Amino acid sequence: MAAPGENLKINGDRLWDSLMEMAKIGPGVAGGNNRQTLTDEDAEGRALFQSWCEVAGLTMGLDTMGNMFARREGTDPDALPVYVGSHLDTQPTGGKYDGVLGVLGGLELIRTLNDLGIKTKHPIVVTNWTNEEGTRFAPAMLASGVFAGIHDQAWAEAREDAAGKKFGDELDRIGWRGEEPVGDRKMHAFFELHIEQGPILEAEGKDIGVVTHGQGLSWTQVTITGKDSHTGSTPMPMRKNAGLAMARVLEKVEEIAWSHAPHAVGAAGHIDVYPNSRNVIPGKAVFTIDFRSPDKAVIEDMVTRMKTAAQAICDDMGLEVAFEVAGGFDPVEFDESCVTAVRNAAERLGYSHMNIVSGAGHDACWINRVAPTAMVMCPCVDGLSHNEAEEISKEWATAGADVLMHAVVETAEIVE
Ligand code: HGY
Ligand code: MN
Ligand code: MN
Repeated sequence: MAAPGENLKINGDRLWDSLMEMAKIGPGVAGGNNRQTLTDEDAEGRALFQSWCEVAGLTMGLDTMGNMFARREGTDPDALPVYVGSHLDTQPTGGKYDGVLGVLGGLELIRTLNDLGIKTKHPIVVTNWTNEEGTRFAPAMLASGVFAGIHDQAWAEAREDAAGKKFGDELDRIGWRGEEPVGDRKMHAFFELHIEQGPILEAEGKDIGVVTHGQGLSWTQVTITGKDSHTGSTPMPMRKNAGLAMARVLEKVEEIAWSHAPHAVGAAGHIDVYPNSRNVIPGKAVFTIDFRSPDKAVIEDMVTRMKTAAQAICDDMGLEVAFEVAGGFDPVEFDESCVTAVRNAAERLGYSHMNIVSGAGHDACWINRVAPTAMVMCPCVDGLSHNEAEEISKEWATAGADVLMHAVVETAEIVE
């Protein structure tokens, strides 16, 4: 396939302006974003994205999980499209670029092709996947998981948030459920541009991460049950302190993750104690342990050892413990030809680059199950993400979008 010329570049200022415009929707309290999935803010962000797609001459498809597909026609309408995209939903204390860069980077390459009148054989489709973050409705990458046949749609739609609201009801409430069955679309390839969300690229002084693999993830929700009682009048030997048991389990999680250094990680980001009152011993603790590693056997070892330790701690303290799988996926190896297209693009454009394993999960990890898939990464400042202070440079965003465009256009085959 003919490769695009090295002078084919996106408009970095226009991309940056769009990122800043989208960041105004669902602002956080410290300069980032709180545009959680299926909230009114998510709906507003979707509407803005749709309006931009209409201006770019794209036709919008919408499936019954709210996944958005903005299509640019190719010269061969029967050719399978090349898909490109990511997610517009954010963490409650999220940054302006996690996911958004991948959706708007996809839109920017369309805008550039339109400006230059470049045609491709394969159509190109820019995608916004619903609920990548999994923070309001677990698990993460929920709608791309339904699309890839990983999750049953009825199960997904029944997922509840902390207030007991169901995914499917909230999707209807914001009016973003389409008619299209989920997963019928066939892809020639899928590319996702994403910030690294870790420190490696910046530390190594590289503009581009050529993502060869994604590490695997395991989410286990742990429920420890003790007994609510008075923090003042309950003698120490009589206490059934679920909060204390949780603390001991979390110490073990830290120890287990370190035992597989340097590549394994472990922590609990979601922690609830009940009744969470200053003068009541917690009778219940519910928390989600997030273990990750590039090696599936390591993840399995960490989960097994955590459960054994938690059971021993609770037996010793006279408490009950229960475990529930809250999410997870195996380590991912991306498609070699798509990864090569990314690497060749970085070379052609003269951007410094290195192979990298994605530390975070992405929709691409599921789509890789149903289509040849690869990712492009750009650095982020201090490797910080899932924090309102998440920051990238316009140069990094531009380089990432340039590489994305070249990989997509080469795969979609330019028509001279
Ligand atoms: O959890 C993850 O890795 C992704 O940010 N949802
Ligand atoms: Mn993301
Ligand atoms: Mn994220």
